[in-house]
Amino acid sequence: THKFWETQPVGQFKDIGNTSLAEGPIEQPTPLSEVKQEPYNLPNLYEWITCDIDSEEMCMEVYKLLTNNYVEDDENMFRFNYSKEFLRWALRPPGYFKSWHIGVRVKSSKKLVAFITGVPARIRVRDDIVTMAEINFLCVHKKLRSKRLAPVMIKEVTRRVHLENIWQAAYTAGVVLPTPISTCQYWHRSLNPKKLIDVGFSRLGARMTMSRTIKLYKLPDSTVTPGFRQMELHDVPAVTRLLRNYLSQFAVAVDLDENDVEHWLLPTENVVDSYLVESPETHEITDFCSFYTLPSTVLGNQNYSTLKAAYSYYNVSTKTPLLQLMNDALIVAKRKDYDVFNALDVMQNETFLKELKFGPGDGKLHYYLYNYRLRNPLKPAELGLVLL
Ligand code: NHW
Ligand code: EN5
Repeated sequence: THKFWETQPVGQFKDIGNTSLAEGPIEQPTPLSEVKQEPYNLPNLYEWITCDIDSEEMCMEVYKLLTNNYVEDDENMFRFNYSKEFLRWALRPPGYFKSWHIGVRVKSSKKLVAFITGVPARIRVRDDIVTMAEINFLCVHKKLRSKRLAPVMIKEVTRRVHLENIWQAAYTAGVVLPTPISTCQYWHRSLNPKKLIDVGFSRLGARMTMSRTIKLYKLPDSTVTPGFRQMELHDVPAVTRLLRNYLSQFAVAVDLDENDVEHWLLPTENVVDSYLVESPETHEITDFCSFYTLPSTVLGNQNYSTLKAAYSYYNVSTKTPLLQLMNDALIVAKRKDYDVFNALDVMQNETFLKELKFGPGDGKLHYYLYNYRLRNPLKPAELGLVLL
Protein backbone atom coordinates (compact mmCIF):
# COMPACT_ATOMS: atom_id res chain seq x y z
CA THR A 1 0.00 0.00 0.00
CA HIS A 2 0.96 3.61 -0.56
CA LYS A 3 -0.24 5.71 2.38
CA PHE A 4 0.96 8.93 0.69
CA TRP A 5 0.31 8.25 -2.98
CA GLU A 6 -3.24 7.05 -2.23
CA THR A 7 -4.06 10.63 -1.19
CA GLN A 8 -2.74 12.24 -4.39
CA PRO A 9 -4.40 13.02 -7.74
CA VAL A 10 -2.60 10.31 -9.69
CA GLY A 11 -3.92 7.21 -11.45
CA GLN A 12 -4.63 4.66 -8.70
CA PHE A 13 -3.90 0.95 -9.15
CA LYS A 14 -7.58 0.19 -8.43
CA ASP A 15 -8.63 2.30 -11.43
CA ILE A 16 -6.46 0.50 -14.01
CA GLY A 17 -8.60 -0.42 -16.99
CA ASN A 18 -11.69 1.43 -15.67
CA THR A 19 -12.96 2.76 -18.99
CA SER A 20 -15.61 4.93 -17.33
CA LEU A 21 -12.88 7.39 -16.25
CA ALA A 22 -12.14 10.10 -18.82
CA GLU A 23 -8.63 11.08 -19.94
CA GLY A 24 -7.38 14.45 -18.69
CA PRO A 25 -7.02 16.38 -15.42
CA ILE A 26 -8.10 14.44 -12.31
CA GLU A 27 -8.75 17.55 -10.17
CA GLN A 28 -9.73 21.02 -11.35
CA PRO A 29 -7.51 24.01 -10.46
CA THR A 30 -8.54 26.00 -7.39
CA PRO A 31 -8.39 29.83 -7.19
CA LEU A 32 -4.82 30.90 -6.35
CA SER A 33 -6.14 32.58 -3.19
CA GLU A 34 -7.09 29.08 -1.94
CA VAL A 35 -3.55 27.70 -2.40
CA LYS A 36 -1.87 27.32 0.99
CA GLN A 37 0.29 30.44 1.49
CA GLU A 38 2.72 29.01 4.10
CA PRO A 39 5.20 26.17 3.57
CA TYR A 40 4.34 22.71 4.94
CA ASN A 41 5.66 21.88 8.39
CA LEU A 42 8.98 20.10 8.62
CA PRO A 43 10.16 18.23 11.73
CA ASN A 44 11.43 20.89 14.15
CA LEU A 45 15.16 20.39 13.56
CA TYR A 46 14.85 21.30 9.84
CA GLU A 47 14.08 24.37 7.73
CA TRP A 48 13.14 25.07 4.10
CA ILE A 49 15.47 26.99 1.82
CA THR A 50 15.15 28.16 -1.75
CA CYS A 51 18.38 27.26 -3.49
CA ASP A 52 20.14 29.90 -5.55
CA ILE A 53 21.74 27.56 -8.04
CA ASP A 54 23.61 30.55 -9.61
CA SER A 55 25.63 30.81 -6.42
CA GLU A 56 28.79 28.71 -6.62
CA GLU A 57 28.54 27.83 -2.92
CA MET A 58 24.91 26.71 -3.11
CA CYS A 59 25.54 24.74 -6.30
CA MET A 60 28.44 22.97 -4.59
CA GLU A 61 26.27 22.01 -1.60
CA VAL A 62 23.60 20.55 -3.89
CA TYR A 63 26.25 18.78 -5.93
CA LYS A 64 27.72 17.17 -2.80
CA LEU A 65 24.32 16.07 -1.45
CA LEU A 66 23.47 14.39 -4.77
CA THR A 67 26.94 12.95 -5.33
CA ASN A 68 26.76 11.17 -1.98
CA ASN A 69 23.04 10.36 -1.71
CA TYR A 70 21.30 10.26 -5.10
CA VAL A 71 20.23 7.28 -7.25
CA GLU A 72 22.15 3.97 -7.19
CA ASP A 73 21.63 0.77 -9.18
CA ASP A 74 19.98 -2.20 -7.44
CA GLU A 75 23.33 -3.65 -6.30
CA ASN A 76 24.76 -0.31 -5.08
CA MET A 77 27.74 -0.49 -7.42
CA PHE A 78 27.22 2.88 -9.14
CA ARG A 79 25.72 6.23 -8.13
CA PHE A 80 24.69 9.04 -10.51
CA ASN A 81 27.18 11.91 -10.41
CA TYR A 82 25.51 14.89 -12.12
CA SER A 83 28.08 17.68 -12.56
CA LYS A 84 27.54 21.24 -11.30
CA GLU A 85 27.43 22.54 -14.88
CA PHE A 86 24.79 19.91 -15.66
CA LEU A 87 22.70 20.88 -12.63
CA ARG A 88 22.81 24.56 -13.63
CA TRP A 89 21.68 23.64 -17.15
CA ALA A 90 18.96 21.27 -15.95
CA LEU A 91 17.52 23.75 -13.45
CA ARG A 92 17.57 27.02 -15.42
CA PRO A 93 15.60 26.47 -18.65
CA PRO A 94 13.50 29.28 -20.19
CA GLY A 95 10.89 30.53 -17.70
CA TYR A 96 12.29 28.60 -14.71
CA PHE A 97 11.21 29.50 -11.18
CA LYS A 98 13.87 29.82 -8.50
CA SER A 99 11.16 28.97 -5.93
CA TRP A 100 10.97 25.44 -7.39
CA HIS A 101 14.58 24.64 -6.35
CA ILE A 102 13.89 23.51 -2.83
CA GLY A 103 16.31 22.42 -0.13
CA VAL A 104 15.99 21.32 3.49
CA ARG A 105 18.70 22.23 5.99
CA VAL A 106 19.42 21.18 9.55
CA LYS A 107 18.66 24.41 11.49
CA SER A 108 21.62 24.14 13.85
CA SER A 109 24.41 23.09 11.48
CA LYS A 110 22.91 24.53 8.22
CA LYS A 111 23.82 21.24 6.53
CA LEU A 112 21.79 20.54 3.36
CA VAL A 113 20.01 17.19 3.84
CA ALA A 114 17.22 17.07 1.25
CA PHE A 115 16.40 18.49 -2.18
CA ILE A 116 13.67 18.47 -4.83
CA THR A 117 13.27 20.51 -7.99
CA GLY A 118 10.79 21.43 -10.66
CA VAL A 119 11.22 23.16 -13.98
CA PRO A 120 8.40 24.29 -16.27
CA ALA A 121 7.72 22.49 -19.54
CA ARG A 122 4.97 22.22 -22.09
CA ILE A 123 4.00 18.59 -22.55
CA ARG A 124 1.58 17.51 -25.25
CA VAL A 125 -0.71 14.66 -24.23
CA ARG A 126 -2.46 13.50 -27.40
CA ASP A 127 -4.04 16.78 -28.70
CA ASP A 128 -3.68 18.84 -25.51
CA ILE A 129 -0.63 20.98 -24.75
CA VAL A 130 -0.38 21.14 -20.97
CA THR A 131 1.98 23.38 -18.99
CA MET A 132 3.57 21.12 -16.41
CA ALA A 133 6.37 20.95 -13.89
CA GLU A 134 9.05 18.37 -14.57
CA ILE A 135 10.03 17.11 -11.12
CA ASN A 136 13.54 15.74 -10.62
CA PHE A 137 16.45 15.42 -8.16
CA LEU A 138 14.32 14.32 -5.20
CA CYS A 139 16.92 13.31 -2.64
CA VAL A 140 16.94 12.68 1.11
CA HIS A 141 20.27 12.19 2.87
CA LYS A 142 20.98 8.50 3.54
CA LYS A 143 20.89 9.06 7.30
CA LEU A 144 17.36 10.54 7.13
CA ARG A 145 15.66 7.86 5.05
CA SER A 146 12.28 6.26 5.85
CA LYS A 147 11.16 9.15 8.09
CA ARG A 148 8.41 10.25 5.65
CA LEU A 149 10.35 13.35 4.61
CA ALA A 150 9.80 12.62 0.89
CA PRO A 151 5.99 13.16 1.04
CA VAL A 152 6.56 16.57 2.68
CA MET A 153 9.07 17.51 -0.04
CA ILE A 154 6.59 16.46 -2.72
CA LYS A 155 3.71 18.38 -1.12
CA GLU A 156 5.87 21.51 -0.81
CA VAL A 157 7.00 21.44 -4.45
CA THR A 158 3.36 20.85 -5.44
CA ARG A 159 2.30 23.92 -3.45
CA ARG A 160 4.97 26.08 -5.08
CA VAL A 161 3.99 24.81 -8.55
CA HIS A 162 0.32 25.60 -7.79
CA LEU A 163 1.32 29.16 -6.78
CA GLU A 164 2.44 29.61 -10.42
CA ASN A 165 -1.00 28.43 -11.57
CA ILE A 166 0.38 25.13 -12.88
CA TRP A 167 -1.58 21.98 -11.97
CA GLN A 168 0.14 19.04 -13.69
CA ALA A 169 3.58 17.45 -13.48
CA ALA A 170 5.70 14.81 -15.22
CA TYR A 171 8.38 12.70 -13.53
CA THR A 172 10.25 9.43 -13.93
CA ALA A 173 11.52 6.98 -11.33
CA GLY A 174 13.19 3.60 -11.14
CA VAL A 175 10.59 2.49 -8.58
CA VAL A 176 6.96 1.53 -9.20
CA LEU A 177 4.47 4.06 -7.83
CA PRO A 178 0.78 4.65 -8.59
CA THR A 179 0.65 4.54 -11.64
CA PRO A 180 3.12 4.51 -14.55
CA ILE A 181 1.88 5.90 -17.88
CA SER A 182 4.65 3.77 -19.41
CA THR A 183 7.52 1.52 -18.34
CA CYS A 184 10.73 1.75 -20.33
CA GLN A 185 13.83 -0.44 -20.50
CA TYR A 186 17.39 0.90 -20.24
CA TRP A 187 19.80 -0.35 -22.94
CA HIS A 188 23.57 -0.03 -22.87
CA ARG A 189 26.15 0.03 -25.68
CA SER A 190 29.69 -0.70 -24.52
CA LEU A 191 32.28 1.75 -25.85
CA ASN A 192 35.10 0.78 -23.46
CA PRO A 193 34.28 -2.88 -22.74
CA LYS A 194 37.43 -3.65 -20.76
CA LYS A 195 36.76 -0.91 -18.21
CA LEU A 196 33.04 -1.79 -18.04
CA ILE A 197 33.94 -5.38 -17.19
CA ASP A 198 36.65 -4.33 -14.71
CA VAL A 199 34.22 -2.16 -12.74
CA GLY A 200 31.40 -4.75 -12.85
CA PHE A 201 29.13 -2.73 -15.13
CA SER A 202 29.07 -5.62 -17.59
CA ARG A 203 30.29 -9.21 -17.76
CA LEU A 204 32.30 -11.18 -20.24
CA GLY A 205 29.71 -13.06 -22.31
CA ALA A 206 29.62 -16.84 -22.47
CA ARG A 207 32.32 -18.23 -24.78
CA MET A 208 33.84 -14.73 -25.07
CA THR A 209 37.40 -13.63 -24.38
CA MET A 210 38.44 -10.06 -23.58
CA SER A 211 40.06 -9.60 -26.98
CA ARG A 212 36.99 -10.94 -28.85
CA THR A 213 34.81 -8.59 -26.75
CA ILE A 214 36.99 -5.57 -27.54
CA LYS A 215 36.82 -6.45 -31.24
CA LEU A 216 33.04 -6.89 -31.10
CA TYR A 217 32.51 -3.32 -29.83
CA LYS A 218 35.18 -1.63 -32.00
CA LEU A 219 34.05 1.50 -33.84
CA PRO A 220 35.61 3.45 -36.72
CA ASP A 221 37.58 6.62 -35.85
CA SER A 222 35.44 8.95 -37.93
CA THR A 223 31.77 9.36 -38.74
CA VAL A 224 30.49 8.20 -42.12
CA THR A 225 27.55 10.51 -42.94
CA PRO A 226 28.49 13.37 -45.32
CA GLY A 227 27.48 16.72 -43.77
CA PHE A 228 27.46 15.35 -40.19
CA ARG A 229 28.57 18.18 -37.87
CA GLN A 230 27.97 19.77 -34.45
CA MET A 231 24.83 21.87 -34.05
CA GLU A 232 25.45 25.67 -33.91
CA LEU A 233 23.35 28.65 -32.78
CA HIS A 234 22.24 29.49 -36.34
CA ASP A 235 20.75 25.97 -36.64
CA VAL A 236 18.16 26.57 -33.89
CA PRO A 237 15.24 27.44 -36.23
CA ALA A 238 15.86 24.47 -38.55
CA VAL A 239 16.38 22.02 -35.66
CA THR A 240 13.21 23.29 -33.98
CA ARG A 241 11.16 22.66 -37.14
CA LEU A 242 12.69 19.19 -37.58
CA LEU A 243 12.05 18.21 -33.96
CA ARG A 244 8.52 19.63 -33.69
CA ASN A 245 7.50 17.77 -36.80
CA TYR A 246 9.10 14.54 -35.54
CA LEU A 247 7.65 14.71 -32.03
CA SER A 248 4.11 15.28 -33.33
CA GLN A 249 3.77 11.51 -33.95
CA PHE A 250 4.02 10.49 -30.25
CA ALA A 251 1.08 10.25 -27.82
CA VAL A 252 3.02 12.09 -25.10
CA ALA A 253 5.84 14.43 -26.11
CA VAL A 254 7.63 17.56 -25.07
CA ASP A 255 6.56 20.71 -26.93
CA LEU A 256 9.73 22.69 -27.74
CA ASP A 257 9.93 26.20 -29.20
CA GLU A 258 13.11 27.87 -30.45
CA ASN A 259 14.05 29.16 -26.99
CA ASP A 260 13.71 25.67 -25.55
CA VAL A 261 15.78 24.14 -28.35
CA GLU A 262 18.51 26.72 -27.81
CA HIS A 263 18.62 25.87 -24.11
CA TRP A 264 18.13 22.10 -24.21
CA LEU A 265 19.97 21.18 -27.40
CA LEU A 266 22.66 23.71 -28.26
CA PRO A 267 25.92 21.92 -27.37
CA THR A 268 27.33 22.70 -23.90
CA GLU A 269 30.65 21.08 -23.12
CA ASN A 270 30.34 18.00 -20.89
CA VAL A 271 26.59 18.57 -20.57
CA VAL A 272 24.82 18.12 -23.89
CA ASP A 273 26.11 17.22 -27.36
CA SER A 274 24.09 17.68 -30.53
CA TYR A 275 24.92 16.79 -34.12
CA LEU A 276 23.02 17.23 -37.32
CA VAL A 277 23.25 16.37 -40.96
CA GLU A 278 23.39 19.33 -43.35
CA SER A 279 22.83 18.18 -46.90
CA PRO A 280 26.05 18.97 -48.83
CA GLU A 281 23.91 19.87 -51.91
CA THR A 282 20.89 21.75 -50.54
CA HIS A 283 22.25 22.78 -47.11
CA GLU A 284 18.99 21.55 -45.64
CA ILE A 285 19.10 20.14 -42.09
CA THR A 286 17.73 16.63 -42.55
CA ASP A 287 18.74 14.68 -39.43
CA PHE A 288 19.63 15.31 -35.82
CA CYS A 289 20.99 13.36 -32.83
CA SER A 290 21.91 14.32 -29.28
CA PHE A 291 23.07 12.90 -25.98
CA TYR A 292 23.67 14.25 -22.49
CA THR A 293 26.58 13.53 -20.16
CA LEU A 294 25.86 11.83 -16.85
CA PRO A 295 28.80 10.10 -15.18
CA SER A 296 28.36 7.63 -12.34
CA THR A 297 30.63 7.19 -9.38
CA VAL A 298 32.01 3.66 -9.23
CA LEU A 299 31.54 2.55 -5.61
CA GLY A 300 34.36 0.57 -4.04
CA ASN A 301 36.64 -0.18 -6.99
CA GLN A 302 40.44 -0.07 -6.63
CA ASN A 303 41.19 1.00 -10.18
CA TYR A 304 38.42 3.35 -11.25
CA SER A 305 36.37 6.05 -9.54
CA THR A 306 34.04 7.14 -12.34
CA LEU A 307 32.19 5.83 -15.34
CA LYS A 308 31.60 8.29 -18.18
CA ALA A 309 28.17 7.69 -19.69
CA ALA A 310 26.35 9.33 -22.61
CA TYR A 311 22.53 9.15 -22.54
CA SER A 312 20.61 9.26 -25.82
CA TYR A 313 18.39 12.38 -25.82
CA TYR A 314 16.40 13.46 -28.93
CA ASN A 315 17.13 11.99 -32.36
CA VAL A 316 15.39 12.67 -35.69
CA SER A 317 16.04 11.01 -39.02
CA THR A 318 14.38 12.07 -42.26
CA LYS A 319 17.11 11.21 -44.79
CA THR A 320 20.01 9.44 -43.07
CA PRO A 321 18.84 6.02 -41.81
CA LEU A 322 18.42 6.21 -38.01
CA LEU A 323 20.77 3.24 -37.68
CA GLN A 324 23.59 5.09 -39.48
CA LEU A 325 22.89 8.34 -37.62
CA MET A 326 23.10 6.60 -34.24
CA ASN A 327 26.21 4.71 -35.29
CA ASP A 328 27.78 8.11 -35.97
CA ALA A 329 26.64 9.23 -32.50
CA LEU A 330 28.42 6.17 -31.04
CA ILE A 331 31.55 7.07 -32.99
CA VAL A 332 31.68 10.64 -31.63
CA ALA A 333 30.92 9.43 -28.09
CA LYS A 334 33.74 6.91 -28.33
CA ARG A 335 36.08 9.61 -29.67
CA LYS A 336 35.11 11.82 -26.70
CA ASP A 337 36.11 9.03 -24.33
CA TYR A 338 32.70 7.93 -23.03
CA ASP A 339 32.73 4.41 -21.58
CA VAL A 340 29.12 3.55 -22.37
CA PHE A 341 26.21 4.91 -24.42
CA ASN A 342 22.81 4.43 -22.76
CA ALA A 343 19.36 4.67 -24.28
CA LEU A 344 15.73 3.97 -23.39
CA ASP A 345 13.34 2.15 -25.72
CA VAL A 346 11.37 5.39 -26.25
CA MET A 347 10.51 7.02 -29.61
CA GLN A 348 11.97 4.93 -32.46
CA ASN A 349 14.96 3.69 -30.48
CA GLU A 350 13.90 0.00 -30.76
CA THR A 351 14.78 0.19 -34.46
CA PHE A 352 18.52 0.54 -33.79
CA LEU A 353 19.22 -0.86 -30.31
CA LYS A 354 19.87 -4.53 -31.13
CA GLU A 355 21.53 -3.89 -34.44
CA LEU A 356 24.00 -1.40 -32.91
CA LYS A 357 24.91 -3.92 -30.13
CA PHE A 358 23.08 -2.30 -27.26
CA GLY A 359 22.05 -4.86 -24.62
CA PRO A 360 19.20 -4.59 -22.08
CA GLY A 361 20.24 -3.34 -18.65
CA ASP A 362 18.96 -4.45 -15.25
CA GLY A 363 17.15 -1.11 -14.76
CA LYS A 364 13.74 0.07 -15.84
CA LEU A 365 12.39 3.61 -15.92
CA HIS A 366 8.75 4.34 -15.12
CA TYR A 367 7.11 7.52 -16.48
CA TYR A 368 4.41 9.32 -14.46
CA LEU A 369 2.00 12.22 -14.78
CA TYR A 370 0.59 14.06 -11.74
CA ASN A 371 -3.05 15.15 -11.95
CA TYR A 372 -3.55 13.84 -15.48
CA ARG A 373 -5.17 10.49 -16.19
CA LEU A 374 -4.53 8.29 -19.21
CA ARG A 375 -7.02 5.46 -19.73
CA ASN A 376 -4.35 2.91 -20.74
CA PRO A 377 -0.60 2.69 -20.35
CA LEU A 378 1.47 3.68 -23.38
CA LYS A 379 4.10 1.64 -25.16
CA PRO A 380 7.58 3.16 -24.72
CA ALA A 381 7.59 3.82 -28.48
CA GLU A 382 4.61 6.17 -27.95
CA LEU A 383 6.71 8.44 -25.69
CA GLY A 384 8.49 11.48 -27.13
CA LEU A 385 9.85 12.69 -23.81
CA VAL A 386 13.26 12.20 -22.14
CA LEU A 387 13.79 13.55 -18.61
CA LEU A 388 17.30 14.09 -17.29
S1 NHW B 1 13.55 9.52 -9.30
C1 NHW B 1 14.91 9.61 -8.17
C2 NHW B 1 14.46 9.72 -6.73
N1 NHW B 1 15.62 9.82 -5.85
C3 NHW B 1 16.35 8.77 -5.43
O1 NHW B 1 16.04 7.64 -5.72
C4 NHW B 1 17.59 9.12 -4.63
C5 NHW B 1 17.90 8.12 -3.54
N2 NHW B 1 16.76 7.96 -2.67
C6 NHW B 1 16.31 8.91 -1.82
O2 NHW B 1 16.86 10.00 -1.72
C7 NHW B 1 13.63 11.14 -10.07
C8 NHW B 1 15.09 8.58 -0.99
O3 NHW B 1 14.93 7.18 -0.94
C9 NHW B 1 13.80 9.24 -1.55
C10 NHW B 1 12.59 8.74 -0.73
C11 NHW B 1 13.88 10.75 -1.40
C12 NHW B 1 13.56 8.87 -3.01
N3 NHW B 1 9.25 9.37 -6.30
O4 NHW B 1 10.63 9.86 3.03
P1 NHW B 1 10.15 8.45 2.88
C13 NHW B 1 12.86 12.14 -9.26
O5 NHW B 1 13.46 12.90 -8.52
C14 NHW B 1 7.53 7.54 -1.79
C15 NHW B 1 8.07 9.58 -5.66
O6 NHW B 1 9.91 7.69 4.12
P2 NHW B 1 12.74 7.84 1.72
C16 NHW B 1 11.35 12.16 -9.36
C17 NHW B 1 7.23 6.16 -1.29
O7 NHW B 1 6.46 5.44 -2.28
N4 NHW B 1 7.75 9.03 -4.48
O8 NHW B 1 11.15 7.63 1.94
C18 NHW B 1 10.66 12.56 -8.07
C19 NHW B 1 6.48 6.45 -0.01
O9 NHW B 1 5.14 6.84 -0.29
P3 NHW B 1 3.95 5.75 -0.11
C20 NHW B 1 8.68 8.23 -3.91
O10 NHW B 1 13.28 6.62 1.12
C21 NHW B 1 9.17 12.58 -8.24
C22 NHW B 1 7.21 7.68 0.51
O11 NHW B 1 7.91 8.26 -0.63
C23 NHW B 1 9.91 7.97 -4.51
O12 NHW B 1 13.37 8.38 2.93
C24 NHW B 1 8.44 13.02 -7.00
C25 NHW B 1 8.24 7.31 1.55
O13 NHW B 1 8.84 8.49 1.99
C26 NHW B 1 10.17 8.58 -5.75
N5 NHW B 1 11.33 8.38 -6.42
O14 NHW B 1 12.80 9.02 0.61
C27 NHW B 1 6.96 13.09 -7.19
N6 NHW B 1 10.62 7.16 -3.70
O15 NHW B 1 2.70 6.41 -0.59
C28 NHW B 1 6.56 14.36 -7.92
C29 NHW B 1 9.84 6.92 -2.63
O16 NHW B 1 4.34 4.58 -0.98
C30 NHW B 1 5.02 14.49 -8.02
N7 NHW B 1 8.66 7.55 -2.75
O17 NHW B 1 3.90 5.38 1.33
C31 NHW B 1 4.59 15.76 -8.71
C32 NHW B 1 4.74 17.00 -7.76
C33 NHW B 1 4.45 18.29 -8.49
C34 NHW B 1 2.97 18.43 -8.79
C35 NHW B 1 2.64 19.76 -9.43
C36 NHW B 1 1.16 20.00 -9.83
C1 EN5 C 1 15.28 9.89 -13.52
N1 EN5 C 1 15.77 11.12 -14.03
O1 EN5 C 1 19.66 0.91 -12.27
C2 EN5 C 1 16.36 9.00 -13.04
N2 EN5 C 1 20.84 1.73 -13.97
O2 EN5 C 1 20.05 -0.54 -16.67
C3 EN5 C 1 15.96 8.19 -11.84
N3 EN5 C 1 22.66 -1.12 -15.08
O3 EN5 C 1 23.11 1.05 -15.30
C4 EN5 C 1 15.66 6.76 -12.14
N4 EN5 C 1 23.39 -3.74 -10.86
O4 EN5 C 1 22.60 -3.21 -16.66
C5 EN5 C 1 16.87 5.93 -12.33
N5 EN5 C 1 24.79 -3.25 -17.09
C6 EN5 C 1 16.62 4.47 -12.50
C7 EN5 C 1 17.91 3.77 -12.90
C8 EN5 C 1 18.89 3.66 -11.77
C9 EN5 C 1 20.27 3.20 -12.18
C10 EN5 C 1 20.23 1.84 -12.80
C11 EN5 C 1 20.87 0.48 -14.71
C12 EN5 C 1 20.04 0.63 -15.97
C13 EN5 C 1 22.32 0.16 -15.04
C14 EN5 C 1 23.96 -1.58 -15.55
C15 EN5 C 1 24.90 -1.89 -14.42
C16 EN5 C 1 24.38 -2.93 -13.48
C17 EN5 C 1 25.27 -3.15 -12.31
C18 EN5 C 1 24.67 -4.14 -11.35
C19 EN5 C 1 23.73 -2.77 -16.46
C20 EN5 C 1 24.74 -4.27 -18.09
C21 EN5 C 1 25.34 -3.70 -19.36
C22 EN5 C 1 25.55 -4.73 -20.46
C23 EN5 C 1 26.50 -4.19 -21.50
C24 EN5 C 1 26.72 -5.19 -22.62
C25 EN5 C 1 25.41 -5.60 -23.23
C26 EN5 C 1 24.43 -6.12 -22.19
C27 EN5 C 1 24.21 -5.10 -21.09
